[in-house]
Amino acid sequence: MSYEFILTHAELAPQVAGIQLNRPRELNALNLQLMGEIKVALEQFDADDSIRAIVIFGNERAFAAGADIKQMAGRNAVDMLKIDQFSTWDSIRRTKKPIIAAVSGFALGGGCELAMLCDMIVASETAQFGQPEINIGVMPGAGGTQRLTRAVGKARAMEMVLTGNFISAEEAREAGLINKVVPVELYLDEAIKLARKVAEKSPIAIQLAKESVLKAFDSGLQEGLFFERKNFYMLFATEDQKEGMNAFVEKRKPEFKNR
Ligand code: CO8
Repeated sequence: MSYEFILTHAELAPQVAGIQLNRPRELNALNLQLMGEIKVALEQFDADDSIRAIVIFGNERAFAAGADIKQMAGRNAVDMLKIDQFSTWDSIRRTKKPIIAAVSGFALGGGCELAMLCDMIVASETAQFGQPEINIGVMPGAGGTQRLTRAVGKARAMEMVLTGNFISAEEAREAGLINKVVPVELYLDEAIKLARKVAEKSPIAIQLAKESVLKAFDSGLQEGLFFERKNFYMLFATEDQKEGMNAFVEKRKPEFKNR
């Protein structure tokens, strides 16, 4: 499969695949084709047993500066409804393997939402996060009002969404939006390091654990707790659970088999 707006790396590191947004002149603005390409690449990586974690990144200047405003400008509500771009986002949300966003520069609008759709975010000191849609007469449409609010709380989310102000990487880390801030020359390496760490675990346990954490976003506490419990019990049907616990008891490193 060849792509126009992304570059894919089947082996960014052992067992770690990479997707690089590649529209640098437009600050990686997310047009429909680019989002479709991310969806297809993720589906391929998700189906590949040799891959255990995925890193999505842009370049030093921009992770992504939002949805492609030029592509959207002339559209009306009926066009937007018929294009149904969010089915692509829903499909990305269903990726079973963990996805880490490595963010440098702008992560704005749909770019911030794409980073938040990932499971963890590593940022460079130069990263800026924002939901500036209000400045162009709209509002976040790909989860910005929901995921951002759950991550940083009402006060800060309101401020970002209603003023369009950006926050720095350090502020984003303090607010709980992102995992780590590192110097710009290290942000991709750090994201890969985190992905490698996750890749060492049992893939089945990782899949169910990811699903369960995401469930906390999608449901009330009680429903989420039942979902978590079911997945927790299910892991006791795996060889990796036996291996993991036995290795602990025997004071050795586990060898997970994805079974
Ligand atoms: N869409 C299209 N083109 C863009 C975008 C964008 N979001 N952002 C930047 N570009 C283009 C610029 O037009 C410019 O192109 P050209 O040279 O042809 O004029 C090029 O990228 C470089 O940008 P600038 O010259 O503006 O660079 P600056 O360093 O001066 O400014 C900024 C950088 C501050 C990031 C500025 O470009 C900016 O404000 N961009 C728009 C940010 C924004 O409003 N994002 C939100 C968009 S709306 C949105 O995301 C809705 C999400 C819900 C749906 C999600 C579906 C994907």
